[in-house]
Amino acid sequence: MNIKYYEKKYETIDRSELSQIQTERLKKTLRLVFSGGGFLKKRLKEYGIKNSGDIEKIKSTDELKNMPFTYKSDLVNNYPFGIFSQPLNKIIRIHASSGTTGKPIIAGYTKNDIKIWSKLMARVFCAAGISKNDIAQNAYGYGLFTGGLGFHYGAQELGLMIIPMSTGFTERQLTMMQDVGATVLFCTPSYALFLSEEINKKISDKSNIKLKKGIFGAEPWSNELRQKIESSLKIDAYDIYGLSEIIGPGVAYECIYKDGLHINEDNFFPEIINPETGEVLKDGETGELVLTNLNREAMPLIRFRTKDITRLTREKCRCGRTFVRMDKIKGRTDDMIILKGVNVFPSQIESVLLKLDYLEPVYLIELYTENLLDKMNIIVEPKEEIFNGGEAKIEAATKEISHKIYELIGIRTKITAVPPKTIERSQGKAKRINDLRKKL
Ligand code: DLL
Repeated sequence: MNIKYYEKKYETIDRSELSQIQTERLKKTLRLVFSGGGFLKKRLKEYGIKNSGDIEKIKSTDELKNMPFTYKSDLVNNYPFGIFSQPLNKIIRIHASSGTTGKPIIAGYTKNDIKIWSKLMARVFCAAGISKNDIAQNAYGYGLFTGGLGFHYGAQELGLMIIPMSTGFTERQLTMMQDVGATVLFCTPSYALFLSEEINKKISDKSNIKLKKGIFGAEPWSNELRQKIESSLKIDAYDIYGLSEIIGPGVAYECIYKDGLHINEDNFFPEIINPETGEVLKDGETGELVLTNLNREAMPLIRFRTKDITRLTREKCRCGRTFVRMDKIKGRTDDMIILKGVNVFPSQIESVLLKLDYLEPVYLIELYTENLLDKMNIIVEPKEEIFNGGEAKIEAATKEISHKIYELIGIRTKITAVPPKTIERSQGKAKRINDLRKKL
């Protein structure tokens, strides 16, 4: 296997050397937070780091586990710039995200932050075997979202040709993809799926489709969805993880072995915690990912609560990278569905549905209240031959789905079959849950 790295020195670093670098960088980060005087300085002072002398006493990143968390609400409450650790004349770009709560947060970057971020993205591309010879169609949204420009600058850093399509304009995407011969696709997994449907529907002669690989992220997606995308687009699909608060895409990425996502640990310190108690969990245990910036100037965050659920492994990867790996994200704590005391994530339901060949790989979960109880209705789209094949076929299908979901969560749920192409296709992050429950 031909394994490529962008910054081999870091990506394959000896773990004891890595821990030294992490400790030094943590101290550097805390000094920045202190000299910047933003909101986090106040928080750390309350915790007991009073001055630079206290920072110098820090012996290792172990000490992080006693430090206070930073929450998304801290960013919201200090909107727009109260969380920055640098004066505004050092900030050369901002991004923004409204996330699931609808309240905006702003992420700031210095010149150096953008340089570092671009290199982290170049690592992502190399790990997936993408090179200068590739032509990338970037269908992540350009603008305030970190996806478009994050991928763009990474591609520029590595030196490959990038087509800055942004999201949407599907007809144009397909024309450009063929005219230019794009070999790589960047977008959300749900948009990749939609593009594949359109290609298969509208393009009979596929000789000008040259796609080989795709890097997909920004939303949870199951391995079953990966298989669907890979087989319908005939490509090799990789996962990438990131979030605006911490930097954007490029926090973690898959290598060719696709056995978990390597976290860029020289830049981000990961912990897994019990989301209810805040207690730090051991490697292998599933919980909420907490991230600390180790190498960021404009807006370093200490112990940011991502709300994303995963687990870590430090077992050696066959690619030679020594960075810790995290499992594909299972879901967000705020997307977890609790039915009769059972916890379930949309991604688990997705895994069940996408194994059924007679369904289109799209779905929507509706939550509603009946007789004061929370209930779930899973809306599915049977393929044409099933949907138009008569009542009996539809009934047999919904019965089987209901049974499979019962096997997963031990609860009977309503399954609604809708005509082909009814469920809205997403161009960005897909909406998987429609919450119709009456709020008390
Ligand atoms: O989604 C950054 C990004 C852009 C990542 C392009 C990958 C590709 P936000 O809009 O701030 O940033 O959303 C961050 O999206 O906390 C996760 O809940 C979710 N997320 C991001 N990547 C993945 C992934 C970008 N690979 C939030 N798997 C995060 C599952 C993901 N969830």
